[in-house]
Amino acid sequence: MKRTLVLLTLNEIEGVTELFDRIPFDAADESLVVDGGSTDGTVEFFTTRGVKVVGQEKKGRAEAFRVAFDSTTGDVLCFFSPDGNEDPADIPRLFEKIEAGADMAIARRFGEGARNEEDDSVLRWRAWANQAFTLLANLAFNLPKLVRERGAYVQDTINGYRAITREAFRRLSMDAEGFLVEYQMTMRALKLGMKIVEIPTIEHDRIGGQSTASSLPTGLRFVRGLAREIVIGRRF
Ligand SMILES: Nc1nc2c(ncn2[C@@H]2O[C@H](COP(=O)(O)OP(=O)(O)OP(=O)(O)O)[C@@H](O)[C@H]2O)c(=O)[nH]1
Ligand SMILES: [Mg+2]
Repeated sequence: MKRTLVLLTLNEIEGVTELFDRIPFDAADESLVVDGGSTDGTVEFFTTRGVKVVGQEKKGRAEAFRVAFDSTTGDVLCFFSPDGNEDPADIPRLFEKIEAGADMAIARRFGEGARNEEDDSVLRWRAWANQAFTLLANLAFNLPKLVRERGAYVQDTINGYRAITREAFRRLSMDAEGFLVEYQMTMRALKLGMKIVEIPTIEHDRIGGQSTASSLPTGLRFVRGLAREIVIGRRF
C-alpha cells in the first residue's frame, strides 16, 4: 500500500520547529503539508526543508482534508497535526493498522493506556464533551455491533489523529466544515459498517501558537452535525 502522510498546519511554527526531527517521514512514501494560510513562517520552514506544501482556497480543517485527498495519490492517508498534541511516534502504528485490514485507524485519547490533555485538570470540559459526543455517535450508529460485541465501542470518535484508506475516504464524501470533519468521518464510517480500529495515544500539551477551535461554537456545530447525520442516514 502506498502511504501518504499529511501534516495540517495553521500558524504552528513553534510546534513544527520542535517536532520536525521526530516526524517519521521515512515511514511514508509521500508527504504533504496542507496549510490553512500561516503567516508565521510555517510554510517557509517546510519548503526550505524540501517538504511540499499546498495552500487552501477555502478556510478550515475540513477543507484541508479535502485538499489533501485531491493533492495526493497514496492508498492510505495519515493525518498528523504538528501542534504538540499528537505524538509523531504513532504515525507508523496507524499505517500498520490500515495495512492489517482496517478502513480507518484512530489514535484514541481515552480508555486504557491513553491520555488526553485535560487528564490532570479537575474540570475536564473538553474531555467530557468529547466523550458525550462519542457516546451519542455509538448509540446512534454503532448499536447493532455493540449488542453483539462490547469491544466494538469506538472510544474516540473525534480525534483528528488518524489514518484512512483512500477508498474509505472517497465513500464517506465528507461535506462538513471546520472541526466537524473528523466526527462526521467516524459517524459515516459507523453507518457503513466500516472496520474502525483504535490505538491508545498520549496527548501532550500544545507547544506554542493558538488553538483555533473555540469550545462553544464548535460544540453547537457538533450538535447540528450529529442531528444531520441521524436525519440523512445513509444518503450521502
Ligand atoms: N490546514 C489547516 N490546518 C488547520 C486549520 N485549522 C487548524 N489547523 C491545524 O489543525 C491542528 C489542530 O488545530 P487546533 O487549533 O490545535 O485544535 P485543537 O487541537 O482542537 O486545539 P488545542 O487543544 O488547543 O491544540 C493544528 O495543527 C492546526 O494548525 C486550517 O484551517 N487548515
Ligand atoms: Mg491541537
